[in-house]
Amino acid sequence: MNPQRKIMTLGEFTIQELRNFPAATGELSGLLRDIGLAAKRVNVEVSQAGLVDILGDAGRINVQGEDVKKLDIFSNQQFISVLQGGINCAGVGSEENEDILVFDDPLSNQSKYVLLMDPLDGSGNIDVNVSIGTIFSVHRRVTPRGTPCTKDDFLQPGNCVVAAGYIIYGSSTILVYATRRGVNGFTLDPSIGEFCLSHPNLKCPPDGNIFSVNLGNMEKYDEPVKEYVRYCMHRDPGSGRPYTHRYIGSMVADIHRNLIKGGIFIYPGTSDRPSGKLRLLYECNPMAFIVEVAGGKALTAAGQRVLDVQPTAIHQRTPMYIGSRHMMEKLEDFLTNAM
Ligand code: P6P
Repeated sequence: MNPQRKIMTLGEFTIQELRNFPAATGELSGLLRDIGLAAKRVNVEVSQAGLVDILGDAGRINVQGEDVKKLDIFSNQQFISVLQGGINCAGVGSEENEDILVFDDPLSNQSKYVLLMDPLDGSGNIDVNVSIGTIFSVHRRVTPRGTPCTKDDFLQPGNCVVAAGYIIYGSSTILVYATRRGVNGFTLDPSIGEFCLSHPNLKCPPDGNIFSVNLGNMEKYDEPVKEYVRYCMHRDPGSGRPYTHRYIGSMVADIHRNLIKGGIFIYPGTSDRPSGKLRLLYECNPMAFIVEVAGGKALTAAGQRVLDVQPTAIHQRTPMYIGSRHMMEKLEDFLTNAM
């Protein structure tokens, strides 16, 4: 890297955004800095997970009926602690908590934002050292400032998202966040303990040759989905490069790869789980917002944007198809022809 090039930290970047957007009050910048702080604390534990007794199961089941990993709990606690200690968030909806957490104190009640998060997605991969991630989205509250937030503040469609992002704890730790003005990525520099701008103005390549799906569920997919997967597996060489199958089992890692290289990730409904596995509010909406701002598409079915779904429950699930625009348009042909 050119030593003369000034490296911009996450804090400096959000302040630059503030200057470029005079109407901004600085609350979103503060909230993003809080998120960055919590992410750095989680990163310390994730990077040491193999060394300290934080691997493995916590011996309890979460609201999703899934084994809770110790790092899940730690990450959830870290984000809640930082956000509750800040003054930029009125409350949190988390995968790890049945109900919303209301930060009912005078300063937090004045905040105009609430946050939804999956504190540690892909946690089944923790014990095998595969990349995992935190996913978050920020909504402007619909209830009056000065009062405690309510569930209505969280049950907003993704097309109302103000900002969304993820942190991927992998070969390096990268925080990617989007506002309507663009998507930017920041890589953690451990030598200074700061997230530094490394992926300015991220754009999802309009095409790609990577498809990401759990082939183990193949027999449980609807016929149009099976036909699309077979198309990906046996693509006519004459129509361009053959596709490559990649499936990490950690959505943040799969979608981050596709955001950089181009590709498609699908988690369809199945015969036993018609709504699929992924949660709408704190997994699908944030990733859909980021990928759409970057130029990609995200659907729950042909013609149905993820971001347009009106939520009715905090933990509701949805099928999701997400990725490069041209690949998504090809997929939609398969899903539409079936209708
Ligand atoms: P399956 C992780 O548990 C997760 O929620 C996503 O990160 C990931 O893409 C998906 O589930 C993997 O699910 O059923 O393919 O193992």
